[in-house]
Amino acid sequence: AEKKTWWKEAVVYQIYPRSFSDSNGDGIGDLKGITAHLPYLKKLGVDVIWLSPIYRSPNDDNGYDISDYRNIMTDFGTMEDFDEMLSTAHSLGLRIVMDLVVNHTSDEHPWFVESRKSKDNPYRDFYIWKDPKGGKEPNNWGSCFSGSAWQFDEATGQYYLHCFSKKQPDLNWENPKVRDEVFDMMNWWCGEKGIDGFRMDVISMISKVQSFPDGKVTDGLYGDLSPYVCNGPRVHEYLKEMNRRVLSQHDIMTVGEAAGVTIDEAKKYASSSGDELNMVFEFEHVDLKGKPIVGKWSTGRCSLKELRAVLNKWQLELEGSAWNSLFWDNHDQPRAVSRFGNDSPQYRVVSAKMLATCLHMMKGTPYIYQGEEIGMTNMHFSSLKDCRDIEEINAWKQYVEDTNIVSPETMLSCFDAYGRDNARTPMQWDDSENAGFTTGTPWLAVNPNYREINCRAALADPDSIFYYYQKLIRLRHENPVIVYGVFEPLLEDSDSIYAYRRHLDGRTVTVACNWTDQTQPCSLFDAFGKNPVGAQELISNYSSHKAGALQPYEARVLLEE
Ligand code: TEU
Ligand code: CA
Repeated sequence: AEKKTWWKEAVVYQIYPRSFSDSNGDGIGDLKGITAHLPYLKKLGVDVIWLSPIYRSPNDDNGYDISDYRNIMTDFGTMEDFDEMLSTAHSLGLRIVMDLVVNHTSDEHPWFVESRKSKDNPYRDFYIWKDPKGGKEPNNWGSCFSGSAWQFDEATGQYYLHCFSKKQPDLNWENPKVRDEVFDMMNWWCGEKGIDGFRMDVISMISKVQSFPDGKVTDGLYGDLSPYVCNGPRVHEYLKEMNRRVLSQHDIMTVGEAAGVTIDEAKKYASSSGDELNMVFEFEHVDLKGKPIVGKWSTGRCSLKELRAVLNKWQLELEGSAWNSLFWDNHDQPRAVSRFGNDSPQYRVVSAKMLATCLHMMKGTPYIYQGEEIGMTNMHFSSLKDCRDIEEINAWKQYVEDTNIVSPETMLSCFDAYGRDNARTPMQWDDSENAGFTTGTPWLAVNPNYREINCRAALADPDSIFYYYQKLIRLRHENPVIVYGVFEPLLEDSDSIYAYRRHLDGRTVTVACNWTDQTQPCSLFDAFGKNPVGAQELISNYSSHKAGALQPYEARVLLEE
């Protein structure tokens, strides 16, 4: 049987602090804004809050570029604000998990400021420096945020590696001093500050293939670095060391963001032996985007069949050997209801509830991204000047301005479909100006649909998406079969219905979700209709059902014992 732990039974809520709630009118969300809304999250019923980075940062990538790991971002407040937030959370029974960004730092971090000064600086080997090759970059790798992954530095005539922006130089984990510093800092946050865990940013990228070979060119411009930086040669050795020196010393939860992770790799990262991390985020299901246009960009949608095949595979193959995390969206992904459901006025609510059901009844720890619980939607971006995300801005420069590979119209449709700013528009609290997010000018425009879609309206409507999530969370807390039950796929050939069962100790949960806007035949519940004895409907997004069919976006969950 599965070993029981609190993080397997928990539901996590992700906050993107910049866009959550602004307490002082500067247009930027902050820690006091978070503290003020903790009772809202308590009411939703989540157990854990994951905060995207709140450390000191010049904000080239909204805090994923850290210049001081032991201080708070000036825009977000002070260390006193942090202490108050954490103690308020703890007094409400909510745990706080921090983002840990240690694949790279900001170029303004003192380690890098020192490192770039001279080749014999004590911090030189904290980063990855290479000589030019034939007067050019050391290899052909492209950065995840466009352009070369190498930046030339005049002072010493060498290049440094940056898998993300040039203001995010990669740390050199081969250097034991880097590991000492990182582990010290982690112990400080867990021990002195008392946080409850880490979400580890691109932790699968900390070990690089040391021969730094050229990558395969796929976009006509740069080589793909991922085979040489994702799941690299020493990544598991480093994480085992981190586990020994830090993680095993505290009662915390850990989730690794693991770009490029396969099932076999996930079994090592998140092994139930507990010698590395508790779980990882896999990206296979969110990398399905229909027909590609260029790089990561597309305007397409995957089919239910493709999506289900991937998710079922993760459910089945990690059983008994590693723990899953469950998510539809986060701060890097489009809004779930727009991407996987139907955000038209007719179907937004019902399809958002269907998606929630489909995910929250699976095995693993579910993650809710801020605004998902009220069915926030993608934003329409009508020009580049409305966008704030460095990934979008750099992609525009590379593919539209510099090379003409993509037309401006196509690039904007790609941003509408997959741009990260979709997830980052401010949280919609109420129908007052700027959605109650700020009294000032928001750093990124509020989605104009806030007058209908907002928390105040959701809290006033007993039938809202909010209360549906509340119920899903409660069901998980009350029914061990939802946490620990073994997953059994059903109807694997269906183009329209996602169905499965969960089994534990003689109890069975049956889940069926219609992913289309048409009524679809479905006989899974027929037997219960005639003989309801011993079966109980746990939740549904429809109050009445049709025999032998699921209505548009209908979701039903039955428990038999
Ligand atoms: O994202 C890692 C990552 O792999 C991204 O390239 C992701 O695939 C992309 O944003 C999707 O378009 C993490 C953080 O979640 C992201 O916000 C940071 O920008 C990135 O690391 C660098 O720290
Ligand atoms: Ca503020």
